[in-house]
Amino acid sequence: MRFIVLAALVVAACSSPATQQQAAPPAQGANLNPPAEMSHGEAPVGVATTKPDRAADAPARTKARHHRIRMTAVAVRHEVSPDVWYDAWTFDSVVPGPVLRATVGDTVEFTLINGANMPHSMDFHAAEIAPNRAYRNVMPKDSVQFTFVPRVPGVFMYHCGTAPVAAHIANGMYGALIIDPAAPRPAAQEFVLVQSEFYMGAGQGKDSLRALDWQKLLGASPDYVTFNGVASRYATHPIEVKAHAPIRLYMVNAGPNRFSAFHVVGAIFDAVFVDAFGSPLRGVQTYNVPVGGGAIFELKLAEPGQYPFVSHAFADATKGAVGVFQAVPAK
Ligand SMILES: [Cu+2]
Repeated sequence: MRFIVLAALVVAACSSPATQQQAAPPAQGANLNPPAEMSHGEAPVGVATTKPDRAADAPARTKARHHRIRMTAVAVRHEVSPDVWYDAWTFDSVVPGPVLRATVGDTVEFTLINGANMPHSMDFHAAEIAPNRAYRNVMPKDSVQFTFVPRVPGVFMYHCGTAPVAAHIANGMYGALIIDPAAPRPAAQEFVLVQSEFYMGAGQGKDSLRALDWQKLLGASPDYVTFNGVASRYATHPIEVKAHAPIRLYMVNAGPNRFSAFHVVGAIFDAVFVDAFGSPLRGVQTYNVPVGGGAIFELKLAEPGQYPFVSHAFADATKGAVGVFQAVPAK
């Protein structure tokens, strides 16, 4: 009897007007899903059993001292996120363009062929050269050739420099060039990450193809922020690494607008090399890679597990600047 009275009091309390007010439904648009188990910009995190369609692996250092590099500027449809297609302008049909690698003192002989229907050009941040000679506009079906000898080690952006530069970069014309020091760095698991943004208008025609929204670009308000051209690519397909073993990340921020507050969740960078600075920064949690800049990060992961890497500017991580390292036991 006593139990029944108590239960009746509880029911009465739960249905009182005050309690009903507290239990009012949350504001429209509130996220009712339980939070993710770890901070990673809310991207779906997959397992490392399926490889990404574009590996982040750095190309191997070669002993060649003369590099003949030829690229073609061409427009392609680029899938920024599943079923989100963008009318991209590219070097060699990929966004970002191919990763290049040379050593200080090498000769880089470069040719750009314009296979597109508008002028394009090439600007290597690793080169010291007169831009009006080397970085000039190339008309459709024409080409330009120039040679340079990189003097400064680091990881450098390259990009189309044709006006309006913001549009040519936002549309996909950028990439990374690694310049090794003369004495090779110690062996490590090496990866290249190029951060960049996409600003999209409404979809048109086949595949609901998107093109650049100039006002969004001027407002620095991208729809997607990506590593290696695809939103959350390495979150849905994590990059497998060995725990406890050295990792080296060559990171370029192509922008065109957003800084990258680069951070690996669960790790502290042992060293951050900024271009040819004589001494690296040691023991760094987050490092800001400027637009048009690069940095080399060295770290080890302390135990097997999943370690998200993000731009810690979390609006950008939520828009796709996120990936995951899947650390497995070293054999
Ligand atoms: Cu261009």
